[in-house]
Amino acid sequence: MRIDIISVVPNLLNSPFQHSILQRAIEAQLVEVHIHNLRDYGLNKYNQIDDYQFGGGAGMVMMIEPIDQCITKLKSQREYDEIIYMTPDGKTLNQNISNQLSLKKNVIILCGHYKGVDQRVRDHFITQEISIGDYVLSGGELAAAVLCDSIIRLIPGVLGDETSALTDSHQDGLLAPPVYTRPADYKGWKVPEILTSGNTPKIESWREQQAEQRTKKLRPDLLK
Ligand code: 6GU
Repeated sequence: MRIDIISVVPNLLNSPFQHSILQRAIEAQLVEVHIHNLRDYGLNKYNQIDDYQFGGGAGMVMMIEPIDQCITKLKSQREYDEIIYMTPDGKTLNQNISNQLSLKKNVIILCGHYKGVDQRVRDHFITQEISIGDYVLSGGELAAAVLCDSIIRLIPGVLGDETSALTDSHQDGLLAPPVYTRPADYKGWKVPEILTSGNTPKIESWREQQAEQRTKKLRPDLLK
């Protein structure tokens, strides 16, 4: 999979890909992440990328031309399956969206800033608009990093234990059950006995039951 991220603050996107699972996925060439500075496509001697909005009002709008230049250049090099715009008024990200996107070959992610992009960008280039929740961030970069993390960890081979993404919270519509590790008794706080019993079928049904209980208690909306 190849992900191209277009941003006006590209440095915000360095660290998330330089550590841990995402770093290893890139090193293992299971995913390529390319970050593009929209300023490189800016207009005139100021490399302008935003302007006042027609009709008046506070806040700048990202102009269509630099975005068109950048997307058109990328599209001339390969075919893209999706061109995603990160915006607080997009569809709220969920595990199903991440699962779908993890199957794609080439994806562009455009990070919104200021008052957002000229509507014509959304009308003519964008195939999906995604938000990561009902709150406002200063820009789409951190949201793009969240989206990429949720996608990349689903690519086969990225997680060491192939089954572990399948047992994540949300993957089967339920929250994950509680987990424990050594010591089995810490200051008198004990691990549930069943987990040290060695009885795998019983452990499995305990986990299922815990997942349901937890979901009922913490996220009853998921059960509807
Ligand atoms: Cl994708 N962008 C911004 N700026 N704020 C957000 C968001 C995205 N998702 C939630 N809040």
